[in-house]
Amino acid sequence: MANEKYKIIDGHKHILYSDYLKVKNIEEKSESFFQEMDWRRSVRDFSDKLVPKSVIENIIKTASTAPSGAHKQPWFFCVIESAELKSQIRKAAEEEERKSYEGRMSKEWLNDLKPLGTNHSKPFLEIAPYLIIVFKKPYDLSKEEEKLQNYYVNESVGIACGMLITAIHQAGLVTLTHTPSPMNFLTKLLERPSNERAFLLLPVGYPVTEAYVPDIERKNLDEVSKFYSK
Ligand code: IYR
Repeated sequence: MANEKYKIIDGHKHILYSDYLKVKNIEEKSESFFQEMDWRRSVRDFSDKLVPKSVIENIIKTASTAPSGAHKQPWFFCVIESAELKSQIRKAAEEEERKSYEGRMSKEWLNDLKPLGTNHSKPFLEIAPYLIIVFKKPYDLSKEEEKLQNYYVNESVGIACGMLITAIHQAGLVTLTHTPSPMNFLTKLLERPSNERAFLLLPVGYPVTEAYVPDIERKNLDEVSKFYSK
């Protein structure tokens, strides 16, 4: 730390932060970051090309910098490399997905998904070199198995997932957000403790050489925002 100045506020140490915030060229930086993120796409066709483990570790460390209710960091990331586990996950996920596509999802929903070309088949669950399964923790467990409250868990874990996806893209890799529903089978397969609930499954890797994605457009700024300036 360049500057070790700190203050005690209400008995708790606060460190000087403003020195970190001297970013110049904020217009160019924000524009170029937008351009970088604007070509992010969810990709379903994965290559089995290996990705260094350190990249996955950095991506998870980035996600874990997310803000969270009372800084409880109520998330846990399971990284699946094992071919055996990946195939068990694929089998269980496809069973649930088949039931969803063949009955649980409404006609309107199926219709809305048509442009994306999704169906119950999820080969990426076996092909991608890594699956990251994000768990949320509605509460933590102390050593004595007491429940310790967490706060704004969905918001916190949702933000961490957004940062995870951003980090994956920034590293030159691709992902998609897969939500096999229900997801309880993951708790059992991965032998997770009773205070964890599966939240999101993300395959991570390189796309195949000729990857195609749906030709969709994003809403423009006016459609997603309103500035109240007066
Ligand atoms: N969970 C299913 C269905 C699905 C739902 C939505 I909303 C999508 O944007 C995409 C897929 C699946 O993963 O196929």
